[in-house]
Formats: sequence, C-alpha cells, structure tokens
Amino acid sequence: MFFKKIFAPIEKLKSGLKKTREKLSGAFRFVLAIGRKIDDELLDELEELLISADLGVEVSMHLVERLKDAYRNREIKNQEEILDFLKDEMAALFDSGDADLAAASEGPTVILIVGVNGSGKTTTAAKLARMFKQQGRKVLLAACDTFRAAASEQLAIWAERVGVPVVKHQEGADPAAVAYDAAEAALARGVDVLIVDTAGRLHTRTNLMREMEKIARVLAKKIPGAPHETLLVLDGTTGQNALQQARLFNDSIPLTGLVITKLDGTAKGGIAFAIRKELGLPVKFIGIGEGMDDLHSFDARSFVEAVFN
Ligand SMILES: Nc1nc2c(ncn2[C@@H]2O[C@H](COP(=O)(O)OP(=O)(O)O)[C@@H](O)[C@H]2O)c(=O)[nH]1
Ligand SMILES: [Mg+2]
Repeated sequence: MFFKKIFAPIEKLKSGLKKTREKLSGAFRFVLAIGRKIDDELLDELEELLISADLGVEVSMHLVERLKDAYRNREIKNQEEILDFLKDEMAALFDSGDADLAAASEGPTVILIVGVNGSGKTTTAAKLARMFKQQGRKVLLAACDTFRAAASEQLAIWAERVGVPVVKHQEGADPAAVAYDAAEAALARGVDVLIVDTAGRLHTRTNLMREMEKIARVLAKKIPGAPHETLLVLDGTTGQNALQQARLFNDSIPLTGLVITKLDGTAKGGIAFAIRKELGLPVKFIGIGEGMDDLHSFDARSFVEAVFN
C-alpha cells in the first residue's frame, strides 16, 4: 500500500473539534428538547440551526427533506431519534474510501498543494511529508512559493524538523523552475513522494491560477501523470469564505481533494459538509493543530461522532 491513512484517535478528534461540538450539540439539545413533536416549526428551527452551523443551505435543506421523508415513512417516530438519523445522513454525505491518495504506478508520486495565503499550505505540506516519512517513504519537498523569501525559509525549517530534503530557489525565482528542479531531483534520487508547496498570493488572481497551471504542466512533463493529487487547502475558520475559495480554485485547476485546516480553532467545522456536498470533492485530511502530528486522514463517521457527541 502506498499510503496508510492515519486517523485521529477519537479523543483527540473530539478535543480538536471541541468548539464546533459545543456550538452544535448545545443548539441541538435546545431544538430537540424532550417531548417536542416533529412538526413544521421544529423542522424550520432545525434547518436554521444547520445553516447557522455552516453546513450551508443546500446540505441543510437536503437533511431536513430526508428527515421529513423518514418521518412520513415511519423510519423515525419521535424527536429522540432525529439526532441519530441526522448523523447517519451526514456521514452518508461523504463516500467511504474518500481519504485515499492516488499513487503513481511507477516513479515518484507528486502531490501539489494549493490554496490562498495563510490557509495552511506550508504547514500541511510538512505534516504530509512527516506522515509519509513515518511510513518509510522517501520524501522530497519543493518550495514553489517564491513570492516571499520567508516562504521558502519556512518550508526549509519544517523540512529540517521533519527530516526530509527540500528543493528551493531564491526569492522571486520562477516557481515552475523550482518545480522542474524538484521533479528532476525526485527522479534522480528515486524519491517515492514529491510534495510541492505553492504560493497563495500573487499580484492578481489570474496570475496565481496561471502559475498553478504552469507548475502542474512542468511536473507532468517530467513525471508521467503528475500531479497525482492536487489538494486544495482551506482554512476552516473562514466558514463560507472557504467555500468561495474552493469554487474559484476548482474552476481553474483540476483538484483531487481537500484539506481543511484549523478546525481546532473554530466553531465553523460544519463547513466540511457544505464543501463536500457542493464541490463533490473528497475531504482527504483535516488539520486540528499546529504541531507536526496534527494532520489526520478524514473519516466521515468519526468526524460526525466527534462533532455531535
Ligand atoms: N491551529 C491551527 N493552526 C494551523 C493549522 N494549520 C496551519 N495552521 C497555522 O496557520 C498559519 C498559516 O499556515 P501556513 O502553513 O504558513 O499557511 P500558507 O500561507 O497557506 O502556507 C500558521 O501559523 C500555522 O501554524 C491547524 O490545523 N490548526
Ligand atoms: Mg506557505
């Protein structure tokens, strides 16, 4: 197996998602107070609650519709069964096997990391490098954020902590040239995984998207099928804004999955559902802390349990 998924122990997940859980479970207890009848008023309140928990209008309406059907069909008979029903439905919104990573059939597997400035790309690249390294893979990092000198330096510091080499150039260098060198080095050194960190800010959005395209093109020329994964990193604390960013990137470059970071610092964790449903892109990893072991493979069932229990 190329990559073994690393799930967070449920206790760690629960403490990481504490803020989201406090917001959701408290509100649910209120809406689903004991003895309430399932009627339009309750369903309206529930829908509002789900929307306010950043699940998005589409997901919230879908869940409430499913609930209505289930009540009509007598799959559920009273309000005490609602929460479990919703948990099952939410887990079902994510397909299983989602968190798998594509691998090259031979030669290096290339993972391209994209996202806006500050979303957690560099940190995620390093955490991923660590995961692979711990699984005995030979890893190389590429510092394609040449927009600021500090960016390459930040990745280099992480690389040293994690114990993997990094390819970097001077500030202002062509990021595609870094990608080129990194791909060559990956081939020459027999690397298993090349993780490419990129810039999240340029003079214009169009420039940024063009740069991502160019990096991907250069990688593909050197390594067949590369990038095998293009992961969009989203800052979970930005709620609906993260959804906007996801749309923007998804329109410009073919994404294969999402990483939602900083879920430890927010009550807006419900955004994971909205993003999953709207973009149809799997959430592959979640970040629940700044440490190098705080990135975890995403599992819908345990996410739902951690958020609602
Ligand atoms: N609390 C928390 N902070 C994170 C997480 N991921 C990244 N960060 C922090 O977010 C900030 C920006 O991260 P960085 O990787 O530099 O973002 P980039 O600009 O996209 O490369 C840093 O201070 C990181 O430590 C996370 O999962 N949880
Ligand atoms: Mg960065």
